[in-house]
Amino acid sequence: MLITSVKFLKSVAKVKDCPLETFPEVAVIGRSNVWKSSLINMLMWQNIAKASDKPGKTQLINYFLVNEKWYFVDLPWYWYAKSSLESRRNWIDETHNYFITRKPLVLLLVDWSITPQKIDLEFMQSLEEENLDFVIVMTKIDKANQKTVSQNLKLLKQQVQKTISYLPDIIMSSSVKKSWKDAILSLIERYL
Ligand SMILES: Nc1nc2c(ncn2[C@@H]2O[C@H](COP(=O)(O)OP(=O)(O)OP(=O)(O)O)[C@@H](O)[C@H]2O)c(=O)[nH]1
Ligand SMILES: [Mg+2]
Repeated sequence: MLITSVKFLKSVAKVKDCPLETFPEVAVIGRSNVWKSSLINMLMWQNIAKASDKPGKTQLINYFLVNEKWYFVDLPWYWYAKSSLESRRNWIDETHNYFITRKPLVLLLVDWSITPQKIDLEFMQSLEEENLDFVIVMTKIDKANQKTVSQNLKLLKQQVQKTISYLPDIIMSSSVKKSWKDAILSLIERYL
């Protein structure tokens, strides 16, 4: 897919304030600092989503309109040590609400360098329960050594198959390899 235009539309705290459901949408989710915003920037060839070393950078639901045809949505993640119980709870409710209301294609980002995390697997479970299409994207591949990637990929597949009833597409990502960008964009295109 060729990217011909990308526009920032709006940032919202509540699902009720999301733009009209005129276009299909693709949402990026995953633990803080897993490169969600960076993945959007990489695929769009511009620094349009705010990325940072500091976990918790993305605080709102951010909408971008791509090629005047689909929404790309950068989501926050409040499940980290410093967030209060209340903010985690609000985040869970609002994120759940977001998924069931907007029904996006979900790109669930996981870090290749660590073994599958319980929260990632729980997330997959709820996506399956809600019948949402999702794809797993393994990030940080440019920092990887091939052997560990293969081991962790195998482990991830096993864990996913134990958790949900099918194995979704799993793709690799890094800002350095163009072939990976094309693979992710083709996958999105297939869904649209
Ligand atoms: N080496 C390398 N670093 C990257 C890459 N993509 C992102 N980073 C760095 O990783 C850090 C975190 O990236 P973000 O995209 O802000 O992470 P996020 O998942 O959006 O985090 P939150 O918004 O806090 O939930 C930033 O400092 C990025 O510059 C990549 O492909 N390679
Ligand atoms: Mg972010």
